[in-house]
Amino acid sequence: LVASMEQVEETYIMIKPDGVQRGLVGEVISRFEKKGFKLTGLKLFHCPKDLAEEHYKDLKSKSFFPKLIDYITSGPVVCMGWEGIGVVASARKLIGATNPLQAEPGTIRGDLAVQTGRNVVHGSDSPENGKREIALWFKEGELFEWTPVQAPWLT
Ligand code: RTP
Repeated sequence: LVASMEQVEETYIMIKPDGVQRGLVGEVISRFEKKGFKLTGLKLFHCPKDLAEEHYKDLKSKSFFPKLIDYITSGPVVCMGWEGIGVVASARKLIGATNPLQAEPGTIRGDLAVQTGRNVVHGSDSPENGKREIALWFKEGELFEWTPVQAPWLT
């Protein structure tokens, strides 16, 4: 089985305020569902400043950091956990380059966005950060382990 060569991972995907306000929630979720990943957590959430700062702590020294924090806390976001084989890197491919003007057509940012500061979606950049971010954004009881009755493309 080819699938067993890669690890089952989890990643944190977040639809940012621009994605929610532009009505792109269904479109983004749809792309991950159609790819064949498994949804393990999903909520609409207005993020407090301290959580935004913790999430983006590696960018603290960047000049755009204060604007990024203001933006991400400016309205509700959609928080998601997705699980699957190689999901971390695959999600980054589905999302596309950070600058939407450099993102390939066919990717979420390539198809749906123009500005780096309004690039619709976040995705964890490593399996370690996937675990860290899911633990950061979700409380106990908000994540679900479930097995489809018949869906061999998921396992
Ligand atoms: P993300 O964490 O949102 O998936 O984005 P990323 O890994 O592709 O990019 P990263 O470098 O981690 O930056 C995080 C987010 O900060 C905003 N940003 N603004 N020059 C700028 O104004 C600038 N650079 C980055 C973007 O929203 C980026 O997604």
